[in-house]
Amino acid sequence: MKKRIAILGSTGSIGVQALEVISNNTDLFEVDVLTANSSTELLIAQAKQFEPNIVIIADETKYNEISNALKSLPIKVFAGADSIAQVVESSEIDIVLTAMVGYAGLLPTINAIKAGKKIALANKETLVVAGELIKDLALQNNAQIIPVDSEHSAIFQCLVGEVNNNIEKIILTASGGPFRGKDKTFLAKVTRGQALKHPNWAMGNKITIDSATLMNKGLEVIEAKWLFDIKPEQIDVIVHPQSIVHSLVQFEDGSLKAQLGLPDMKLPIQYAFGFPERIKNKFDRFNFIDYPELTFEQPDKENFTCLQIAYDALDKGGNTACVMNAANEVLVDAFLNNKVGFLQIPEYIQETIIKSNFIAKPSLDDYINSNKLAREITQSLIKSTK
Ligand code: MN3
Repeated sequence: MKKRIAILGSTGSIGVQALEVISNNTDLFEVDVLTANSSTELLIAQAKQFEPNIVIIADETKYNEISNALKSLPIKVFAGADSIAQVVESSEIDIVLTAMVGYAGLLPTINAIKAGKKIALANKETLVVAGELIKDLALQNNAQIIPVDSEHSAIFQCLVGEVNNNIEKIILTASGGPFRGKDKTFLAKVTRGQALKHPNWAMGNKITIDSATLMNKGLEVIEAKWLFDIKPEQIDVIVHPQSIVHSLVQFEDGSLKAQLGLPDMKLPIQYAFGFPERIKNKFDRFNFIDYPELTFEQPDKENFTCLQIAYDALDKGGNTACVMNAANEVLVDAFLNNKVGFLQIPEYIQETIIKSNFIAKPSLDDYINSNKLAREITQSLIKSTK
């Protein structure tokens, strides 16, 4: 029996690589649903190639374009965020890959969990926004969440077979991004173009800017807390510029397990789809001789304050990480549109957190409201920028 996969965010970097994994393993997987935010051309091409049951475009103004292009094929076409949130409940689907960007992942992920689907989680923001709620829902509905984020996939792989063994700590590796070693004088002047040049990973724009600010690692600390049910003080971050050691787990006996490989997202995607089995492939292999040095250093929390902001948000709890995430999404977008400088990203995130109402035990509605209000606060801070 082939596993039927819904890919939410099929035209993004993870979505495209997921389809590559599926086309390499047509005996194991098939595509049931493809969704995209607004990239019509690529979505149409993917739909023609993979012939899923359902295609959904979030941007409703693009419905006719997609529908006309696919009218000769037996594919149902829908539009709008609500359709995406509903489609994951379909009984045809075995695995839902959540690869959309940002907060948009929240409601579809919740519905997929409630429908008891296996989740291949590539949308870390969902756990940042509402980690506690997601964790509880997954437990209640017996839904398995398998991380696709390379660091969390590494940790997940290290934990296989260690069911009764306690974790002492988790060590997340970070590349350090394109501005590793730079100070605030330099960072104040960096451009969009410089920030989009990641040294190791080819990724979407949002996550690439998050990597440059180290907010990506902050989001990943929060993601790790909810995925592996550990305390914030058990999560360390170490900068490893070569991105070969994808992360590590230290057990109570002091033993460390790590997962290593070349930086290639197809591996964690394939692992999540195939779990618990590993699937033979022809991806490039790591060779120690090509990497005579694997180096490690402390993250620079003085100049890259986003990482500390995320730890603080996790300590404060409640809706703080939700507010932080909303502010960050707005600010990354503003930075990409040259409306704010690089250092205003952490500055305005802090201000948004200070100006937002704290809710200690948020409901889903509280998260939805906190997200909305935080975006408004951040937008007004951006508008006041001279
Ligand atoms: Mn990652």
